[in-house]
Amino acid sequence: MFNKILRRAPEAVLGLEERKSVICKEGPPSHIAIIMDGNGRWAKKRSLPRIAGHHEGMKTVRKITRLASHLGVDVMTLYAFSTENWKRPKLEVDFLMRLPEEFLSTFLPELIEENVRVEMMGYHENLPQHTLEAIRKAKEATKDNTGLILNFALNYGSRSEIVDAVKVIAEQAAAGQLNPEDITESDIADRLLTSKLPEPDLLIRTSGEVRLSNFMLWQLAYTELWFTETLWPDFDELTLVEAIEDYQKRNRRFGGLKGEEEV
Ligand code: V07
Repeated sequence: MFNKILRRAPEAVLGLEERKSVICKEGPPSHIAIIMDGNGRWAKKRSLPRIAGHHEGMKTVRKITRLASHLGVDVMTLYAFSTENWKRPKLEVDFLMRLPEEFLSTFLPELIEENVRVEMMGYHENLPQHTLEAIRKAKEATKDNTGLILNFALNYGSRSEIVDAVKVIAEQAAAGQLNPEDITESDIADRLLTSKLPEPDLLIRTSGEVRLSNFMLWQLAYTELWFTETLWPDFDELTLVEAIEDYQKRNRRFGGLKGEEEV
């Protein structure tokens, strides 16, 4: 009887540090993607301006990056700004566009120390020069790092990404370099912004919304989806550990069947 309880919920009797070691032993997801939602709502609950929520959310990025790095995650992709976000009030957009610089000027030394490599995925057009310059410097300063790849989706939209890949393929077909009959999934995957990354194993969306919102539509085909009511600024180490434990539980059940399950 006690045995059964222990087998069912080993995490219930372990402390956070022990749960982290169990995750490491079992093998953490290689690629975690996160839709960091609920920053505005977090601020509203406290009668603060939305930008205060974005700023608090930035601190969560730091905490979660450090944990992902320690757990041995290979890639973490964070949805920081979508192509739709330009519709927000100009002052809010201006503030958001300052966050990459603020984040990097505060945390770049720590990222270097942690062997983290900074990457960006998204359209450069429309992004202010100061934002791009801060990111370019961080990419340069971390380009030889071999630990976690911290991939910021910034001015990113998945349908545009797919349209662009299709355009390249169509041009190559028109030029006679590619036979339409022979186009494969890899031809498309190789022309997406994620061509050098593994597909996400786990997608997390915070704040109770249960949608993909034009995020990595192609790449998420076989990804485990995990949703929480927790708002992004309240997301902490324990929440990430819970998400990964759930992922590992599902994987134990369906291990090896990815891409061949009976839908
Ligand atoms: C942003 C904080 C996190 C919650 C979501 C919205 C607000 C970190 C970055 C960032 C981006 C690129 C980079 C380094 C850091 C960021 C935006 C918004 C636009 F190279 N947080 N964060 N960028 N938020």
